[in-house]
Amino acid sequence: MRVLVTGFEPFNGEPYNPSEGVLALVQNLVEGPDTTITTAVLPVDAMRVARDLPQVLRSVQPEVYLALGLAPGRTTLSIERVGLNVLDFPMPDNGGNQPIDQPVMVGGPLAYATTLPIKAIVQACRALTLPLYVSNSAGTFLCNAALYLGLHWAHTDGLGGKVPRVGFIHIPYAMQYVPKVSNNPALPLDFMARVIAEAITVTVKTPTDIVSSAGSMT
Ligand code: PCA
Repeated sequence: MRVLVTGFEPFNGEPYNPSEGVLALVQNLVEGPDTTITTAVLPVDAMRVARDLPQVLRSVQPEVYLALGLAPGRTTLSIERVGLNVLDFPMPDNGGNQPIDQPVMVGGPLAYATTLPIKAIVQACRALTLPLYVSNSAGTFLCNAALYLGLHWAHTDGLGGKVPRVGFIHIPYAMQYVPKVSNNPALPLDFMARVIAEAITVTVKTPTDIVSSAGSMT
């Protein structure tokens, strides 16, 4: 099984992005005789990610693509339900651009649903007391754009007829770096790696998602 896991470079003037830092830990936990993990770090730059990510996907041809990103302020890990065809940036990206109400992909559908078995993943994590919940919005910044671009690739190019499993996990700050001026929650990086590894393991062995309520009104 070919698995691609991506994180993002730091942004917003911060020195560290835990979604980049966690990649090596996830690779160590999941790689085995039947699973090869490729990792990549994506730029926090709308123009560059639209060019670079499809290239990585075409060259790796992953059967599973899990993207990771930092969600400042979220208390724990969340797995995204949907990628929206919307760029509406709350701040300039690392290229200095701040698109507002622009599409990720001109002419693309408004949204793509993740093709990961998110309910089975959340259930398996809960059984292990690993924290993960279903999020209904990946936002409108770079993380959502990567999810949308990944799903667009899966549905239009993909693996010749078989739609790859593509999805996104947002993670909170890690202990390595938390902005001093905030009271943002943070988790240990190796603990977050275990949740992410479980999500990949469940995806590999679960062809069809289970029917189970996400259990939230929002
Ligand atoms: N988080 C941002 C972009 C890069 C990252 O790690 C986001 O949630 O869109």
